[in-house]
Amino acid sequence: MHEFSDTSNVSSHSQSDSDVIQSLTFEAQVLHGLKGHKSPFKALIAAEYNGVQVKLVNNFKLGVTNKSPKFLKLNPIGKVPVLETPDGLVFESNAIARYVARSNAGNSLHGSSLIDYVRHFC
Ligand SMILES: N[C@@H](CCC(=O)N[C@@H](CS)C(=O)NCC(=O)O)C(=O)O
Repeated sequence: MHEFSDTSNVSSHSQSDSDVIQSLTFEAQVLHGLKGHKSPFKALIAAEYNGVQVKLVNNFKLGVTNKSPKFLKLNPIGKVPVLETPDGLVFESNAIARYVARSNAGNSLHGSSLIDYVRHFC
């Protein structure tokens, strides 16, 4: 996990552990973004349906937090959302939602066919 993560400063948006059957992730993915905005919300919805643990940082201030030197190490263009994952950083809300949707191999939220896979949910 990237050193920027401060998991004491996050709120949980996950289902119970028993819902996570074959999750590829073993710890919460940390989502940087503004609470209530549609962009991070897509990932949080995918997480709830998929039983993946995603934690949204608290006290995020648009135009302030995302312009800080710490944040710019996560995303040099200073945009949110950004997801910290065991695989690395993910940008773009649709890409993030897809990553979360595919994080649980035991769930077909991401679709079960090629045509499902290429269709966006946004
Ligand atoms: N296409 C991007 C849009 C990212 C974006 O423009 N985010 C806005 C908030 S919704 C942002 O970070 N604005 C801050 C800024 O531009 O300084 C996505 O879907 O993630």
